[in-house]
Amino acid sequence: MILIGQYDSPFVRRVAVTLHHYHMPFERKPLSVFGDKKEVQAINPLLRVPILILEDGEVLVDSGCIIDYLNERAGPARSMTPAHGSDRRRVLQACAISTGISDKTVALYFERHFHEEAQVSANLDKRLSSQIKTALDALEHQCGTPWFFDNSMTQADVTIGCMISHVKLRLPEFFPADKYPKLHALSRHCEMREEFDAARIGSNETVPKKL
Ligand SMILES: N[C@@H](CCC(=O)N[C@@H](CS)C(=O)NCC(=O)O)C(=O)O
Repeated sequence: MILIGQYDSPFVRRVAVTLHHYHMPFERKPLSVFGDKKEVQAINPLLRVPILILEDGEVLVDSGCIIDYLNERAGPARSMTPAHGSDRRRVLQACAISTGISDKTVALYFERHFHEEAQVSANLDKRLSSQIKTALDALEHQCGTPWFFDNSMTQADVTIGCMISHVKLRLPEFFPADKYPKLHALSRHCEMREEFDAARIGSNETVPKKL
């Protein structure tokens, strides 16, 4: 399998951590949605990463769809997303809030990064900031120990772990450790693991100043 995308994307990284967790070998092409626009768009018309190319050439896009496939391939005994019922729903809901925070973090970072300060929409900035903060507050309230759902590591931990590291990287002022002690502990617990360590952001995995 070939995973396309940079690890400064929390979506690409959660796919990589999942692949490593399941011990599924893959090659990675750290293509940039900015610097390698043509190459990425030729594979995904939406010009977005992650993209996973399977052994037979089939192309999968969207981290949720890719992880759904990897769970199926890992089988129910190893899957980090429970197969049925309330256990499944609570993991998927925590992932939905977490990927939502990542969507808003990417949007706010791009709004600030690609505009001069005077061009940044103050209303959009305020709305995105409030969405990120209130959703982080909700996750902090719900967070267990040592894992988000206490004793077992699930896809919620992978997704929240990658989301927190991305927020710390792009908008560190949104994640003061003293405001989110439970999420901070979860992040440290995740980042100490082998599958997270195997998917560290390279120093060349950045966003150019211009679109
Ligand atoms: N819902 C998608 C979101 C993926 C996403 O937003 N990827 C970003 C990188 S963090 C991207 O490729 N953005 C380029 C663009 O949309 O222009 C997923 O879960 O894979």
